[in-house]
Amino acid sequence: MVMFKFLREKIKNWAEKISKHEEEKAEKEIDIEKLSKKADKIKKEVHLEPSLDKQLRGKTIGDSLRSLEEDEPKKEGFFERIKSKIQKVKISEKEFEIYSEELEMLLLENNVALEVSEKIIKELKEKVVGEEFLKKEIEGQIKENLRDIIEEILIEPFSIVDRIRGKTADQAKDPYVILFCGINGTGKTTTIAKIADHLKKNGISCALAASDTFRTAAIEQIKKHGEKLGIKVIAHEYGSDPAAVAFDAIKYAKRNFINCVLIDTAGRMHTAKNLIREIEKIAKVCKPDLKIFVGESITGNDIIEQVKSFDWALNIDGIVLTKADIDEKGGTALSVSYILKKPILYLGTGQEYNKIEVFDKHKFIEKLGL
Ligand SMILES: Nc1nc2c(ncn2[C@@H]2O[C@H](COP(=O)(O)OP(=O)(O)OP(=O)(O)O)[C@@H](O)[C@H]2O)c(=O)[nH]1
Ligand SMILES: [Mg+2]
Repeated sequence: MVMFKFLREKIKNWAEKISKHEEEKAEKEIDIEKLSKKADKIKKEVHLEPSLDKQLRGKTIGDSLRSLEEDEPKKEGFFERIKSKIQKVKISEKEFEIYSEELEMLLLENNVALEVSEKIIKELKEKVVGEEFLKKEIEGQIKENLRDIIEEILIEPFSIVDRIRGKTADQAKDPYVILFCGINGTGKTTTIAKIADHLKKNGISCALAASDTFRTAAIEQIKKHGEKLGIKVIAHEYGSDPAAVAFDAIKYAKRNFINCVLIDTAGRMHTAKNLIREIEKIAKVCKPDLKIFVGESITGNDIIEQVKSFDWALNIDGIVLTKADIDEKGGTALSVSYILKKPILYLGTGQEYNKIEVFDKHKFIEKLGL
């Protein structure tokens, strides 16, 4: 998958740059410390007591420094202190501001919404400013902190398979109903076919409701999927009531002990109030167990407004992000999950039925190289 193609490399370079900068800073500090120590030494030699003067004469500066160290055996030695300076660095608030400006740009360029990148940076600041890091480990520690922050931002997904099994373990129970929604062309119908196939492979029987009675060829499209997968599709005429189609599909599933009904709906703009009301009506009639928003991973920030409108009308339970296979940025996933506070359940990764992945937070973060 191409996801995070740019961000992964850029975050790596960014963390490396901090590490290099901090290393140079530490080295400069050592030079300054060495110089000031030498200056102290020279000052002392100028005002030496005659006996000490004798003791020190003929020794190199290195010998003198070592003897200074031996004079104070209980305190941390000079060389020890130099060593710890080399190994430990601290990032000041000012430096962090410079570093984080670059990180913020990287995140924004890669579709992470402003609100989310601000949160990431605020949390990272709390974790790194003023903390003492081992110089060798600074890059790793920054990445680790970023990983923890992103892990918290992403909502833990639940398993649809487990939920369906939970409800339909008792045969007398109604089928598990899933309603899919989203704007035009995001991949709703394809996702329904993929999920139905995935459920079937997990021993869960499905029926599909062709509730997109609006778009030309939408009914033929879903029927074709049904035929290919050996899954029943319930359809009415074009222009008929989508809620009635879904209701019929649920009745069919009940009669035939089918575990799950997947309702396809017409793509609608989130700004079209009448169409949003129509999908609200489908939900009222069918009382779905799960309402899934299907959006494109490549959408970027616009997805936030889309998902908020559908959530306001339906109270979305989860998200499927399609076309992750052609999304080189990846930030949409972070933004949508954090802002909606709902989990991403699946990633669509291609056009074929098997091109769907159960969303795994850890795998996702791994793709970021964190
Ligand atoms: N590359 C890629 N293409 C996808 C993916 N999911 C769907 N598509 C393609 O996106 C196009 C639209 O898919 P549909 O399933 O018809 O989308 P829809 O949301 O049902 O469209 P409407 O019903 O018209 O709103 C098709 O060409 C699909 O093959 C995906 O994960 N990756
Ligand atoms: Mg469709």
